[in-house]
Amino acid sequence: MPIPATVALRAFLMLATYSGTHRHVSRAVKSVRAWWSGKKIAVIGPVAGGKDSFLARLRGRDIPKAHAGSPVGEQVEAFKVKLALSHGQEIDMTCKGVINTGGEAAFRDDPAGWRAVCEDADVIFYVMTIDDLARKRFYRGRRVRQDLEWLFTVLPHLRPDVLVHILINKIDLEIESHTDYTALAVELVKEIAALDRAVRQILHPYDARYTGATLISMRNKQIYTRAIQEALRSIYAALDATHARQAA
Ligand SMILES: Nc1nc2c(ncn2[C@@H]2O[C@H](COP(=O)(O)OP(=O)(O)OP(=O)(O)O)[C@@H](O)[C@H]2O)c(=O)[nH]1
Ligand SMILES: [Mg+2]
Repeated sequence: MPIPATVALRAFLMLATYSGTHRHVSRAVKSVRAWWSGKKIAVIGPVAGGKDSFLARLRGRDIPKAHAGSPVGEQVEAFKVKLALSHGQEIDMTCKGVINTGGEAAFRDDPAGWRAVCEDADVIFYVMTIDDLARKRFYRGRRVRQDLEWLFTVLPHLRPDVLVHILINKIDLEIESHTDYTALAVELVKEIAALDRAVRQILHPYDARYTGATLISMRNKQIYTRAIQEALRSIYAALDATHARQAA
């Protein structure tokens, strides 16, 4: 039986705080809003990770209950995203030209597949799962690593300022199957640190494009809402750091 939403949210906030994915960014909310307003996003990641679910959440819809594998090159109709940040401020983002594609490795390698999804994108969201993290699929020869290696090869052909953010989805399942959240958090800190190291190493010399990994649940709306706010802020913070580096 799923645990109550409020318990799940509390557990999540604790996990996110421990694991450092819940970063505090003291940026002026106004400029965060301005930056996000005209951005193109791309959503990629392995099969059944939650790409459709993420696009559904962004559009304010329910997530698909059962997994129906997506084909290659499904055009998503333009949609507006409204996201409440703290202080009652909202992000108004219009997503145009988003293409949805399934997670099969063959779709990744198809020029009309992930490559087309990522074309002209300002931000690429790589959606993996907590299971991918726990099973260390970012190790050599495994799926997440292969995806990141693919990303490394296409990055030179994408927008020169594109940012990459990882969403670690289905954290609700991990919360449900644990009672000792402190122990879980300690484990997650280690795993996310290892993931971060692997991503930076694989993407080098483009590693500054990586804006971090955020724990999320597309299924649990409260967790989704908190997590996506943090993810957007982390992305914005990384952008700011890049500008500061370029100016220096
Ligand atoms: N428990 C849990 N299930 C989720 C979550 N997000 C998505 N799912 C489920 O995972 C399954 C796959 O989700 P999709 O969003 O269709 O996955 P996808 O990445 O689009 O899959 P492909 O298009 O085949 O690559 C669905 O049954 C969803 O209900 C989550 O946060 N928690
Ligand atoms: Mg899909």
